[in-house]
Amino acid sequence: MSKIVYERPKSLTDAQFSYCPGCTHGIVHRLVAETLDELGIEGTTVGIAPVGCSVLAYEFFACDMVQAAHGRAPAVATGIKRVNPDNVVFAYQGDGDLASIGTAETVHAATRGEKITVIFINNAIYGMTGGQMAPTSLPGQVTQTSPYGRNVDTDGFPIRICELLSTLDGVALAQRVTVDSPKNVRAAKKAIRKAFEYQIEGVGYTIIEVVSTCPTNWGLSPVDALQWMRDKMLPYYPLGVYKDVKAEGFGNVAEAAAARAAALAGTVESAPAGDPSSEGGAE
Ligand SMILES: Cc1ncc(C[n+]2csc(CCOP(=O)(O)OP(=O)(O)O)c2C)c(N)n1
Ligand code: SF4
Ligand SMILES: [Mg+2]
Repeated sequence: MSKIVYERPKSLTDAQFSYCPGCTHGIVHRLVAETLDELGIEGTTVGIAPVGCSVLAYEFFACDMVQAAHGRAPAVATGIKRVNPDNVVFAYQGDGDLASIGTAETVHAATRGEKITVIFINNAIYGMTGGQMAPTSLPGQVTQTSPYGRNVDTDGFPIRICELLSTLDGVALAQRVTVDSPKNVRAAKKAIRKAFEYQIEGVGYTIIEVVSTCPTNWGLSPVDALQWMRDKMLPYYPLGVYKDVKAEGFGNVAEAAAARAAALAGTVESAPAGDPSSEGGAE
């Protein structure tokens, strides 16, 4: 008797991906779609497509999709989730979209603990528009807008999104993964599934960052792009779990935040009562 071990996820349409050879967007689409299939939530899920190479995500996912303006996916996701809390809502965003134009929406959705899932594709470049420097481009990285390499004196340092967001109380899960090998693809799938499960359980905001490739704008073959990503990006963006409130023993972000506040309060030395001249006292 034959056994099917691999087939197209039902949560993907029949549309052919528009991605370049060696681009990891397609792998991540598949992992999200497999997760929707496994959790049986394709019919109740709303995805938010970004601006960037994955703008056509609305053609590829079979669930309901909404197209957001550049960087606004977390705001759109927030509205949909609040109006329809029984829906599962995910935003799919590139690094230009999420960490540049949409930084404010990202930080505020995270700190509000919006019960949404964000799939963040960090390929260290603005892919769709021809390879301009992104907030995540590496120091020294040559791009269309940094032909001599990213100069940290003038362009600043790359943003590590998982590390940044993990400081916010509303974040339930922040994890960085990659998809350069079968082992890492499996780990990425596990993380994506966990993020959707946390959302369904109402734990808080969840983000999975996928360190990704853009062979076309990096000017590398698909194989060399994977190696460049391993050699250059992973040391700057280490894989790992940056925050997981359930693994810390909490049921949701509110419980974790209360414990964190109590722990912080315990570390503050109180000023002597009635001494307004002491630092931090009344003016
Ligand atoms: C407000 C606004 N600014 C700029 C653009 C142009 N634009 C479209 S896609 C893009 C870059 C997207 O890069 P990223 O989010 O990293 O996605 P990738 O293509 O790399 O996956 C830019 C700047 C736009 N559409 N809207
Ligand atoms: S330009 Fe880069 S990010 Fe866009 S599809 Fe091609 S390889 Fe992927
Ligand atoms: Mg990008």
